[in-house]
Amino acid sequence: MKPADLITRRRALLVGLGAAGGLLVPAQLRRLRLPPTYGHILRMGDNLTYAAHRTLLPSQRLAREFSYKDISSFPAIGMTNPGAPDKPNRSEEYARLQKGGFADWRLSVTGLVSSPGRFSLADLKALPSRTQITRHTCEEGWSAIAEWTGVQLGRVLEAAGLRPEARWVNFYSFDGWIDSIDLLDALHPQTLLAYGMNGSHLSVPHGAPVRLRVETQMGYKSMKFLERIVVRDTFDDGGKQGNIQNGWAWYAGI
Ligand SMILES: Nc1nc2c(c(=O)[nH]1)N[C@H]1C(S)=C(S)[C@@H](COP(=O)(O)O)O[C@H]1N2
Ligand SMILES: [Mo]
Repeated sequence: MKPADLITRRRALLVGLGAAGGLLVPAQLRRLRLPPTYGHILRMGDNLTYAAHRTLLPSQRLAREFSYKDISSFPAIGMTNPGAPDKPNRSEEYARLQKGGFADWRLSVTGLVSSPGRFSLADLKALPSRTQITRHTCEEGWSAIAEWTGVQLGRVLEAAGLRPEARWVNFYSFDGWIDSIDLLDALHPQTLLAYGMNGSHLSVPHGAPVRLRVETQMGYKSMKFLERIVVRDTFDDGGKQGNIQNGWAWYAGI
């Protein structure tokens, strides 16, 4: 290892610890388990990447952070408004919440937590916040840099009382996306429930009121328009509606 790598890793560790601010890292994270299988031979590559990342990389390696001058224009891609009248599976609920400025929006956190609950935007903002300037990489071949502000997902899971059996965190959005990450990514210090972008509130095209930021993976893992979170001890692909069965690789580490 070159001295530069050592410095970067040491710095990353310090920054990571500082950012994590005493988050609990459950014992099961110290053991590598087999990644989920997808029942599809073409998906074996994902398993290999997952196993390689989880074995070879320090578990809480930080994604690179940038400075203000690096912030770039940032297109809104995929679903840009789940409540829009022209959308085939329009969410009436999302349209109603948007009309009320998301004052009635609640993020439910259920499953393997000791105090399942519903977090309002104000509840999330009352928890310590983190701001980071990171690069988003889309599978379509573009990337863009933005500043994100939100609460670390780990803090929310901690507030909900993450149980020791927890292994996976499933996310559900108002446009019907279902996806999941493992606990290592869920408790990563840069994994945020983001409510702010480039110094203002998160706009509807970018996923209002709250989107996920998973900086260790490709952009599509950063789910917009979050509706609920379920913590599980088994891997759940979300069935026909889930992102895996809709063609997205589950693990897209970068
Ligand atoms: N709920 C939801 N989340 C989503 C998407 C989507 O269509 N719906 N698109 C994904 C993809 S492919 C990308 S590149 C980013 C786009 O985020 P942006 O619109 O802020 O650029 O959101 C990701 N998260
Ligand atoms: Mo994307």
